Amino acid sequence: MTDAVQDAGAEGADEPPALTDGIHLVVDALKLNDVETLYGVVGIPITDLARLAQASGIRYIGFRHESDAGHAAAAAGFLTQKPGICLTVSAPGFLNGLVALANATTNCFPMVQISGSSEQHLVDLQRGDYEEMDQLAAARPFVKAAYRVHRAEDIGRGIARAIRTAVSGRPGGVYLDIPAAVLGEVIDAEQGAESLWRLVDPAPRQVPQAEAVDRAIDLLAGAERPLVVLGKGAAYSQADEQIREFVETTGIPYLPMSMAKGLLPDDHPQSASTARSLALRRADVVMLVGARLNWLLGHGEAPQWNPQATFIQVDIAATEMDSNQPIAAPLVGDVASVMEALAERSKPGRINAPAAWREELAERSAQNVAKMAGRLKAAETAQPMKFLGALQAIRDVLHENPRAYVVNEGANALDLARNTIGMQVPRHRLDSGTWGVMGIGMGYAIAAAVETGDPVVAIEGDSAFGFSGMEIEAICRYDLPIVTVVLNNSGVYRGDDPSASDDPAPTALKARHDLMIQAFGGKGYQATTPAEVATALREALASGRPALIDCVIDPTDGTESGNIAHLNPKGITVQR
Ligand code: ADP
Ligand code: TZD
Repeated sequence: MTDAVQDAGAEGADEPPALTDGIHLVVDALKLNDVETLYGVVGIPITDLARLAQASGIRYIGFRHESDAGHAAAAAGFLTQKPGICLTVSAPGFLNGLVALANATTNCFPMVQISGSSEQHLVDLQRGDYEEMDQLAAARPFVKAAYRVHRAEDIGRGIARAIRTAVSGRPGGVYLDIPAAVLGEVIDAEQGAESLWRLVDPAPRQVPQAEAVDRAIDLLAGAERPLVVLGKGAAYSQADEQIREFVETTGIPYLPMSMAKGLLPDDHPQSASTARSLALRRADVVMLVGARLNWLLGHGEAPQWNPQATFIQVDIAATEMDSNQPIAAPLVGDVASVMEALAERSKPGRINAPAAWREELAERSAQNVAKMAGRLKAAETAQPMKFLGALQAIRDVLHENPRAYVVNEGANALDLARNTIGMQVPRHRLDSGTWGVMGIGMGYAIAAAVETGDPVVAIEGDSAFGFSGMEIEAICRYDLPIVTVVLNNSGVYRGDDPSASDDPAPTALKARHDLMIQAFGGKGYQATTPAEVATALREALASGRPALIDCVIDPTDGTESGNIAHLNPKGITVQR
């Protein structure tokens, strides 16, 4: 509890009643619910809130832009299963943060954005207040839920409601609006203390029905070519042992979505990653575990998928079922409970992936790996350096540092790093996610370092990095063990686009990012060969201090839109 005691100056009373206010109540309510860190940008009306939080033992991490603070809160939510909290000022600060809150909702990460807001009686009559905006209405379409507190005595309730909504069921982003007047409202301290409470079991487990479990077991037992797809919901659920046990005892090949990499080590013999196309095209029974059949999985449609495939889906959100394909066996529950139920109710040996299917995938994997080997070998010595040259060097150094978190965004920088860099440990890869959003890089990296204390390597396209690049200053200010590696091919996708005017081409970029970090006291490296990349990364990780490696990549390396070029409109070809 904070020392919210004030002299009320009540006439005639022996002991003036102790008083508290909205700001103290917010901090007290957060502490009561074990919130350890706030990510934000200060200003009217929340500066004192940040100060008080810091003074009372909550860590406050100050950013340069609210989107970055919000992305950090979202990543903290993903990593800890507790909502990450982002603090923003009214109107523009709120809107900057809202991008991250919407992105958290899309990714099913628990997060709460608490924003100060302007005087309601002025806002609602549009009288032109300082930073005037109806924030509650603006937030609603983008979040899991949006709440506003109108009285200081409701602050505890508002925070309890925000936390439970963010973290229970399908996790997501919650907006909590606290007007400046409420933050400043003074009430009796005892009454204030009584208005706060600590949540009991904020995200209760959800156990599936026995008959739903048996239905899935029957399908898997009868499958000739079963496949498990692990998504970031599986990673979030922290059911690592149950998942590994299920996969290994049944022998079913599995495909990890990008943020599920490392749930089982990427070199696991049952990983079908290197035979992905064949696995999708041939699987006859597919069990999705915390993964949606959205665009990232081609909506489950032919020809990418076997049109006869039968789907089982494990998801905490019942409404996710049938969103793209008929789900023959819905398993609604949390991943840990569902996996436990599957293990309990299937007799040993009942589910056994046929050897012929495993061999078919293994053979294709071997062929694909052999095909790729030539490309990787050529990249080792290519000059100017290719993406794959730099990435192999990063891969080798990361292999020596399995505790390091990997953050990754860009187009080619994303696709190629995902495929080149194997993960050994669960939840150690954070990337652009469901929206394919740019700008998560520094926020996610800061959260990973702050929440875990472990080193972070952020692998960034040069365009991607620019969205949150100013947070390099925050990284240096807090002296975080983050090494940012910019794969700098001087452009969005690539750096050799001709321009149709005297201005640079729309995709062109030009920067020495290593010089940038030096302005803030961090260590900058420029690397032009894979050997230089490896030496710099090794040294930077060993130092445990902020560093940035600008990797000079061949501007002709990289394809437009990476591996999702087919999503560009196909009208009349634009001349370049
Ligand atoms: P990916 O992009 O990795 O395929 P998605 O974000 O599409 O993963 O899917 C994640 C799914 O996981 C969402 O549908 C979400 O409802 C679900 N989910 C999140 N947490 C849990 C949990 N604890 N148990 C079960 N499902 C969960
Ligand atoms: N803005 C936001 C917020 N998200 C986006 N995804 C984009 C714009 C569009 N976009 C992509 O989809 S990838 C990308 C942009 C701008 C950057 C690709 O260039 P890069 O990576 O330098 O980061 P590569 O490795 O050169 O392809």
